[in-house]
Amino acid sequence: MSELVTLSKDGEIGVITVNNPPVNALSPGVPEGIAASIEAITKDDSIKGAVMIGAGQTFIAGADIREFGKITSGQRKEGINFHMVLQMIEDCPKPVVAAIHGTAFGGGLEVAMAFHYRVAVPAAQVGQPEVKLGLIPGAAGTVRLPRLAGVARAVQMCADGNPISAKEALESGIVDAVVEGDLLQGAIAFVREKIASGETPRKTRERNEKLGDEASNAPVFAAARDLAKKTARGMMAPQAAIDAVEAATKLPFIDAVKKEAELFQQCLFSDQSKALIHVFFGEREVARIPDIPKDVKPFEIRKAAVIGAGTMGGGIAMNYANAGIPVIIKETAQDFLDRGMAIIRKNYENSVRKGRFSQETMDKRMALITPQLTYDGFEDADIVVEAVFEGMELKKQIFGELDKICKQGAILASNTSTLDIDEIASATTRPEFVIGHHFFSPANVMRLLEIVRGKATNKEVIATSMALAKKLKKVGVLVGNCNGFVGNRMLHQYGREAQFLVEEGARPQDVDGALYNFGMAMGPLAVGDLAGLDVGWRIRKEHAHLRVAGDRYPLVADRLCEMGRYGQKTGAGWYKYDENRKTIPDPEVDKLIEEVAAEQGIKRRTITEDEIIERTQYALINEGAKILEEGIALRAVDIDIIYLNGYGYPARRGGPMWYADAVGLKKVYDRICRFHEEHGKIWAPAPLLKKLAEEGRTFADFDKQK
Ligand code: 3H9
Repeated sequence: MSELVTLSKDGEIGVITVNNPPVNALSPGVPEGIAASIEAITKDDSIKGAVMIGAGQTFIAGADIREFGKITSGQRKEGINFHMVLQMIEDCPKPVVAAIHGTAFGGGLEVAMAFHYRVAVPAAQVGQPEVKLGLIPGAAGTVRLPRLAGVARAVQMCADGNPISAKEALESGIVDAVVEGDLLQGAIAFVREKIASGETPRKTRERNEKLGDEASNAPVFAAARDLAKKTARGMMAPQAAIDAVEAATKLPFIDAVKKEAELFQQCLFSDQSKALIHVFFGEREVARIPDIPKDVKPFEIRKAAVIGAGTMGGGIAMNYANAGIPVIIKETAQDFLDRGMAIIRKNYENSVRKGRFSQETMDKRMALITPQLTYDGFEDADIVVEAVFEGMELKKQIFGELDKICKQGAILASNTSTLDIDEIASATTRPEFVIGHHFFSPANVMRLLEIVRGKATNKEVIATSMALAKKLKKVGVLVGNCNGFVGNRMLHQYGREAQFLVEEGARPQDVDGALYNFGMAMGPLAVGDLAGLDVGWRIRKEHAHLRVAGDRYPLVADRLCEMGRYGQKTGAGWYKYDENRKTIPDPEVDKLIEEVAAEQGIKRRTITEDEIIERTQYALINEGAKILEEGIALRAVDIDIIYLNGYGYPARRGGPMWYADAVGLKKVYDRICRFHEEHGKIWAPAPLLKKLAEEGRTFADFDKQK
């Protein structure tokens, strides 16, 4: 066969083993190896049936995603005809069984479905996650899956991309048996039983009984399309996946496969898929820290403490409890503590009600959280996360106290979103153990953890923080120390432009609407209302000394705060809110904006949606390029991952830096030069952007050279 696929024998049973670590992807050589094994099994009279299994942790986790970039860039020409391989398996005259552990995903499930039978261990998962890469199943997954699982289940799996458990796969007919104990032996016993029974193995492509009829299927497809429109706004792949499954119910097998191939190609060459594949590898790339080798051992975190039971502190404590780590939550007054604990309890109750986990799980998690007003127990905490409001003096006071109480080796983390970590660390005698853990609101939901490295932070503390992020089910991204770090420093420019656009003539709903249409989860002004405009106001006051006299400063948000309009929590901010928190444009705000514009001598004009996108996106990109050049972010992709996981940036655009590459750095740079002429020095182009644009290169090229 090949090194990637081997064929051995257990008595009269052939055993095909796919061995392509780490996930047995279908890289070149694997399909060829499977085909050669099936051919050998067919020809060998001493073999009566066969089993295929994956070596290591998993069955086949799908196509080799790295190959897609080679195909779309023209580096790789078509390889073996994969459909022919699947047909060879299906046509094998002897019973063949796929033995599944780990994950049978994408092309992996498609291979398994060409076998006559499938068995799986209880912990196995099967799925068609291609939509998460902006693709659809491309090896007849949309055509074979409804034949095994029925139309509703197939549509759901292909359109949302979420995996299902072995138990669910058994119930829906995707697997034929769940094997307890040794998988290979169980699968061999299964195929021997089939041989002994004399049952004629069925080809999946000939199984039509679950395909339903047009009348019963139509509402299933309509509901799936509506759902995908809401849950995957602006994404083409889920709709294409639904179209492909629908074709499978209407066309003969071979024609449905052709239709699937056509849709697959459209998705494969789309910008959306390229962006989502960038995101897939980016999420893994951010874990690599060039100056921290793999042999730097993280500390073990057995006990945590959080200071502050506000929205952030409560959410952070929940993360620890969710990961099974006992956590103390400390407040200064009983009513704050009670309020914080009540919110935690309510969040958990909501999850139980929605069926995300059981009451028992909730009780266990609640029991891991100890609310208190003192520092009792902090002395043996392995990590303390400070999550009080943004004030340098308060934070320094707390770190000074922690320095006296906490054991040597404990990590002292601050959840500051903007403040100088080194200055906070200077309040301690151990700055090497101080680090920023910047969680995003709501901290129990948002995946991003910006890990801020101070100038003294030691490598073990960084390695522990990265490992901890994974344990807390976050995407940890290491960043350098500066005002606002990566995310908020860029956001500042983005928010500034949103407000300038409003002063110059756009209405709040125009700005938010354009950015929502671009794909942002919410527009920036509506986000401000949600988060509380007073939060930014307090930070601006804290940083007032940094403001340069004569620089243009957006005034409306401060004026709204002065009027007591803090956003949703006061029923009014950039918008008015009814009792259901519905956003209502407010003529009073329009009046205020006009007054502020007049006061500053700004002549209001019509602003197009394109200008809104360019001004806000290019502000992000320009600042991102500066951050990159300063080394505050390790790579452009780190910035993308931050924006996707912390700021509601649309994954289908790949993140702001990837978006810049997609637009073309020359075009972005030229526009920024125009804005520079029109609006002054805040738009001074980043030297790195200028350089890359002039050299005809991209941020992705920049990352490759790192
Ligand atoms: C498809 O199948 C299309 C077909 O319909 C068409 C066929 C013609 N390829 O995530 P991890 C790498 S589309 C290449 O950290 P885990 C990954 O980059 C595909 N590489 O491990 C990482 O590398 P590194 C459909 C892959 O245990 C390493 O493996 N399938 C692939 O947390 C470990 O990965 C999918 O979308 C791949 N397919 O999770 C499945 N998969 O160490 C995508 C992983 O250098 N994969 N790598 O950073 C996953 O969901 C997870 O990786 C998995 C393991 C759950 C399998």
